[in-house]
Amino acid sequence: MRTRHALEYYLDGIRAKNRVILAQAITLVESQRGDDRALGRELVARLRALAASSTALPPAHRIGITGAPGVGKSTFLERFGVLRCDEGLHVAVLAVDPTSEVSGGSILGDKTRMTELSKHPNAFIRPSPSGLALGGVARRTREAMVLCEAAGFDLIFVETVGVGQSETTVASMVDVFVFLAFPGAGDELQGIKKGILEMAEIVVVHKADGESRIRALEARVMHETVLHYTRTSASEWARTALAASSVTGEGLADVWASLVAHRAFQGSRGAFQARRRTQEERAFWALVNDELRARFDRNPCIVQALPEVLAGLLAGTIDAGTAADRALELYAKTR
Ligand SMILES: Nc1nc2c(ncn2[C@@H]2O[C@H](COP(=O)(O)OP(=O)(O)OP(=O)(O)O)[C@@H](O)[C@H]2O)c(=O)[nH]1
Ligand SMILES: [Mg+2]
Repeated sequence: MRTRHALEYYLDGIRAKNRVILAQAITLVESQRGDDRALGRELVARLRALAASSTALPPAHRIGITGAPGVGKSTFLERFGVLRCDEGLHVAVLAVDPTSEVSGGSILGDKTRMTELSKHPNAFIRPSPSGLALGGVARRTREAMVLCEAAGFDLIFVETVGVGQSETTVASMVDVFVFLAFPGAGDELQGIKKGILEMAEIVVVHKADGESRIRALEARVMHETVLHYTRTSASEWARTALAASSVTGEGLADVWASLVAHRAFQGSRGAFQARRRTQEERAFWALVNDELRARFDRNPCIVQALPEVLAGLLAGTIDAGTAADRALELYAKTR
């Protein structure tokens, strides 16, 4: 059985940059047990309050890394992360995987792939919480970021693992959203179709090495064009496409320069805090929605009445609006 500690243990440990205690604290906020959750919430609230009242620590840079499976996200983070750690920065990598229950293998793969980074004294790698729905993953990742920030990390990378809606989730919790693309022609269209390119602030055409190098450089130009035409306002950050290889290291310095420029751009316009506040507001509504829906689903009267309502919808004997009105009325009466 896991030892339980008092709030001060976590608070002191995290602020002393103790990795073991940081990991324990993340386990606490990821826990599904009621008493753990209560303590975890208090811890997050206390650390948030401390961060808000302190001017000593600048907030960490939260960087989202997404891209199709196999595009090289983990390899990129391994190489890029070690470069930053060697410069003296502290780097945390958090994985977001709403499908981890099904595809548990990729997490194991990630851990073993980031061997250099995981050995570095300045790095901290945390696999995705498992067995949670997307809303739960988002909440835990947000809280884990607060803990990492309090522990003094400069860069917090959030890597998507698996496929699905995780890109949108990651975009909603980071300061900058990076999309890794394959070096082939036509791949930019996949990004457009999935709506990911619209969210991307920095596109990195990855694996720009060997036989793929030229193709990657061409794909970079195409992406740049697409980004230019999907720009929504003249005052926004000039979204950029770069080419890089995590094998040769070519282009990785450009990626870093672009991240630094993006941070400076946000800082100079007060956009940094504004974005985080908007994200907090959205997260609030998402959590309220999730919780209300969960309560609705658990309500015994709803559980009993629902099969008939759904059958009626399928048979066309009742319309969605009427059905929803009735179900919500029933819920309001019996909650
Ligand atoms: N040539 C080349 N291969 C690379 C590069 N980066 C990664 N790879 C290879 O691409 C494969 C996939 O890399 P990963 O880092 O596991 O990719 P990923 O995006 O994290 O994959 P998932 O976690 O499964 O979504 C591995 O075989 C890597 O060795 C690169 O810059 N150049
Ligand atoms: Mg990976």
